[in-house]
Amino acid sequence: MSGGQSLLFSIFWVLHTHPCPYTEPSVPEGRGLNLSEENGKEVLFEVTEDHLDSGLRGIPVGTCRTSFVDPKKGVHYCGYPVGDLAEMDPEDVIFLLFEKRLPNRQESQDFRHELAQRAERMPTGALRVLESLTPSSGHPMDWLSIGIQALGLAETTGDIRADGLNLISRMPELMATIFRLRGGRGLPEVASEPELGMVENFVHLLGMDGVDANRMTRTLRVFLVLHMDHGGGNLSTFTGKAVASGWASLYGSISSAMNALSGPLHGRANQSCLEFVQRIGTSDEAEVESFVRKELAARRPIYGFGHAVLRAEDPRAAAQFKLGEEICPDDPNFQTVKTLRVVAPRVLGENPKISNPNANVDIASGTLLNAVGFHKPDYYTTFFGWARVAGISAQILDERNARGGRGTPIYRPKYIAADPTIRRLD
Ligand code: NMX
Ligand code: MLT
Repeated sequence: MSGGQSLLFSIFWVLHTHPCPYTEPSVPEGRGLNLSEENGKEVLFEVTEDHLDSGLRGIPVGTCRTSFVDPKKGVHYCGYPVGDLAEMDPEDVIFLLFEKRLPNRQESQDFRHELAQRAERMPTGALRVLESLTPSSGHPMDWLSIGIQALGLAETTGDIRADGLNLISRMPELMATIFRLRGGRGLPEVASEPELGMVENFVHLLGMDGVDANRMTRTLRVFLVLHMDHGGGNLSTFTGKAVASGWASLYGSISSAMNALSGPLHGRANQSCLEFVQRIGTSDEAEVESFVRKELAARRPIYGFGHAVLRAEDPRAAAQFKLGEEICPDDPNFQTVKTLRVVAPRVLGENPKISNPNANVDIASGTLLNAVGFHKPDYYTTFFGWARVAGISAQILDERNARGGRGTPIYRPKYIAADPTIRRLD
């Protein structure tokens, strides 16, 4: 490729033929964006050698209609700052991600009814697959991925919108089934009541004794809304769309996305974060600081801090701290995360390599889930996955509808040979 060592190639965007109302300003500030025009096309980004083997960091690859992430102000769903949506019905936010506008009262009711109808008659084959797994075995994210794949075996239609909405509607029962079977409690003992609402039905099917169902429901509703979408390039969303671009099924694509989400640097950070907070076991500033320093010295991540795109505290973290003040202000774990929120950015900020030392979405979510009755951190990422099913499905649908219905072409980024020497067998 011409252009010398440093400039490998440029990415062009034809603004007049592809108006781009939603851009994801994911490029870290001061890096990359070049707004000069070349051949009537805007140069968005220059890719240099430094960008190779960087996890595609900041390289624009497409457009996203469901959400964009502002490095300082966080994620916006179809333009709305996520904090403004936190108290809404999760079903209305799903409508927003699919339709790119909020529903009116009638549409909201109709959509909830549509989801409830789609939730009827869970395929028994999918349940049997889950029943065949041994209680307690494997990580709950493996169960989620297997459960989604099993649902796909039973009911893939090939219509991405229908498959996405069917899967979304099945998630409460799938989640409750995973929690109960893996916990050795058998299938849900009560009939599914999808008309209750997604979170309400999940809590009903879960049938947990000794918990405050209203507090649990309230927390989960906010959790779901905050975690539904985060731009187009986060690992799980990107993975789901990449798999879908080869015309794999919606279920197979989302199942792959769940596997991507299961890593501790991505979604499973919410599990790791609470485990880490419980290990700290104090809210004393000096002790918390010493713990953070020891973790860093042992080359372990400080879970719940840092981000590939954000360059300020995540508004989703702020929303969860606010909720925590309401539902569990005196909880010891909550006291610890409040101290961590102050101490960790100061310590991480000493390392100039760390682009964002501030709290991310995972800092407080485990603490809140624990406070409302979910005491096993290994289940936390499944809630993240449940939420993301909505955003990723909506994004897959948008990509399948692109180019006048021909869909976004199959993903195929370029890798440059580390050593292009041709070798021959003797
Ligand atoms: N703790 C320790 N080291 C960190 C942290 C952190 N919280 N954040 C960044 N670094 C390191 C990072 O590992 C990298 O080191 P190296 O050059 O040796 O590979 C260096 O700082 C530069 O990283 P950044 O460019 O600031 O961040 P990057 O985009 O590579 O990674 C995360 C982003 C989110 C993976 C990283 O901040 C991290 O590992 N955070 C802790 C795990 C976590 O909370 N993940 C959840 C993210 C949100 N989500 O839910 O998906
Ligand atoms: C998030 O929700 O923060 C993500 O999925 C991680 C990202 O945006 O890269």
